Amino acid sequence: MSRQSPVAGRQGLDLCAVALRGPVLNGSGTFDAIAARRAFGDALLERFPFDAFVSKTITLAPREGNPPPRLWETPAGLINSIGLPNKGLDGFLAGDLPQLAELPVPLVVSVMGFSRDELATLVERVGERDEVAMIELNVSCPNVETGLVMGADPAETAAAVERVRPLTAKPVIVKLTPNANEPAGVAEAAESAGADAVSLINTLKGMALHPGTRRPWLGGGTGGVSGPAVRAVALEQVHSVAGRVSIPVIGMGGIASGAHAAEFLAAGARCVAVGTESFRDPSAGRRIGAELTSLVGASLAFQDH
Ligand code: RRO
Repeated sequence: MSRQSPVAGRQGLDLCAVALRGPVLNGSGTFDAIAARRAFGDALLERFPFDAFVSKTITLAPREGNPPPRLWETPAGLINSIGLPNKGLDGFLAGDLPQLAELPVPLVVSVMGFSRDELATLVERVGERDEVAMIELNVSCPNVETGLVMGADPAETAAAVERVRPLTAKPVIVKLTPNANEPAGVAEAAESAGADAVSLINTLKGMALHPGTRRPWLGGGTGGVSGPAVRAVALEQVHSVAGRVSIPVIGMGGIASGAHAAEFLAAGARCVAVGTESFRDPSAGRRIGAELTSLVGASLAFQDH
């Protein structure tokens, strides 16, 4: 693994040669920066909660997303079945990208294709844009009709990465699913195929029943579990993946404090991402970053990796 401290404090750090002021990202789809800018104005830019911003996943064609209800609260967590609503590639490039480019941190655009051809078009077109620092391949959404998760299979993941790798010089991050037999095997396949980093975990497949009818509560039938409920699972998977790849790992899953973030860094992550906690507190990323910085030097958790 590379020898840079994951918490570089005032000096910043880099992720795939992109300079970051700190190690805290958002999990894709968990912070709507455009809505937050409308609500908070330029104060959002002055006190932006993250050190890089990851967009909600986009697809080639626009999507409505899943029928409601889309959320269910579990003990210490959340089940979502959002179903990838988005404006599609053209709508994103014309409408959202110019606004996201105003954020004071590097921009990561998350993309998902229903085929390798679709993924290739997304990567090529997004990668052409100077505003975009990195591209995340979401091969792990649990909430699409096909039920097919590309990232559950090492060979499928490798084929997807091999297909897009020649199409962009931008760093490619592969977002891994915890719903795989062996996420570390998928991570290795992604690395061998040319991925620059991996991020994990996406949500764990789950479901909730309507308390009266005992039929599925969520409009999409099943959903993805996130939040503190999944943190121990995420920590183990980050540890296992980081032990098997030499590319950077972005760790996430139930991080709600600087101490949690420190655990993920100690487990081998270069960066961390905050997801569900941002729904409770939109400034959580900033708080967690500050807590992490105050822990630096006080803990053996911050070893170079
Ligand atoms: O939109 C969603 O339902 C969704 C996505 Br794309 C994802 O990657 N993970 C998730 O839990 N929900």
